[in-house]
Amino acid sequence: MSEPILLNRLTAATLADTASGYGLLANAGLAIESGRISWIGPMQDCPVDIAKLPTHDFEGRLVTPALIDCHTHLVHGGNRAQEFEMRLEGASYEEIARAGGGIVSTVTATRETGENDLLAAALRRVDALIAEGVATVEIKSGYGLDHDTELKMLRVARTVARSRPIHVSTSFLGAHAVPAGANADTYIDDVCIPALTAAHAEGLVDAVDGFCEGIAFDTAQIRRVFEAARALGLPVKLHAEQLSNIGGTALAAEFGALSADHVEYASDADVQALARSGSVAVILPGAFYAIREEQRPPIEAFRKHGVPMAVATDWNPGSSPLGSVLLAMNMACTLFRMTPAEALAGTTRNAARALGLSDRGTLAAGQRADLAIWDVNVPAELSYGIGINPLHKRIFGGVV
Ligand code: DI6
Ligand code: FE
Repeated sequence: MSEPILLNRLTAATLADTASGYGLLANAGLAIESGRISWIGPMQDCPVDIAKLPTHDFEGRLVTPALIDCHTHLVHGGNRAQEFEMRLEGASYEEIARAGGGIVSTVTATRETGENDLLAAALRRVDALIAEGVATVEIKSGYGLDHDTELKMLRVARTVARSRPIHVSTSFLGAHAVPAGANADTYIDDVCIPALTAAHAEGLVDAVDGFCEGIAFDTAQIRRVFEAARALGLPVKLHAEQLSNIGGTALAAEFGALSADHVEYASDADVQALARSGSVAVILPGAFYAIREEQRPPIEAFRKHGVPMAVATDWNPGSSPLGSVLLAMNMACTLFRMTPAEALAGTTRNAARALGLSDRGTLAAGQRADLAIWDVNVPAELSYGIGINPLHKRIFGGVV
């Protein structure tokens, strides 16, 4: 572990105080010891022993917690550029899925792709996120829909974490789509839940996810997956109310889910249920944009009821081929009228919460020293630019 150091002449967006936007600290210093933040504050309050540490001068740059992409499907084979063309000619996302395209076509490609090739493609995607200051990424399975391929995807996700300086949280998403020719109930009971149990036994699962939708699974089926997760002691999250309202958000809230994701069609009662369960609403503007959805998530209701909002890429080959967290933040503001402060909280503090991680996502003593240092004057610039990457330096686990 490297020696204690002090980073000085920073403007810090701490995100530490949930009430006050960015939690800005002018002329700030931040000390790192053993991979953690040991002190942060205005330089004029710097304790003498910390002021004596070897110092890096950041010349007034902005420091934020390193970004967190809390919802991705970035391990997958193939791509779906052809469906993009079909959608431009008028086919809808749901029509393509029902005609045997969509998720199940990526399933075929992912089954056919070997572990090394899947890893190589995933690393290219992860490298793009790292270049934007991301230090924690969530990666889902869900393009296997059989025992071997679901576990293969999760092993690749774990290998990503050993191959790059990044933390990976995995989600088992066996309940993503009904495999071609299968019966949904039989698939859940005979394939999905046994694969979850096996993946958990290999230490491959941090959380359990599902797709609750007319083109995927209903609440009774997802409930069985959630009960299996509960029996294994695993937290749950859910793709809920993305294309219609069929009760997924209420189910997620009932199970105390870490998050309900997409939630475009969530009702006011759904929002209140999330507020009571303390779940995060994960806002995914890339999917909204790519499938030209028109129903916006109820941002104002989330605000009013105090539901924390995260923002993520949903990086996947079908509904959201979006490889930029910064662009997701921009879209959350422009498409959904989130504020730039909400967008940044959405890729730091609230994204950490959506993954059940309490040791990151804010700048405070004791937190992991996962930092992003930016060439910007004000934090709103992070959401304002479109396809602009102002990262100066990313720090992972205190390594400068
Ligand atoms: N909702 C999504 O947006 C992704 N999965 C899901 O359940 C889409 C995945 C895909 O189209 O491949
Ligand atoms: Fe998704």
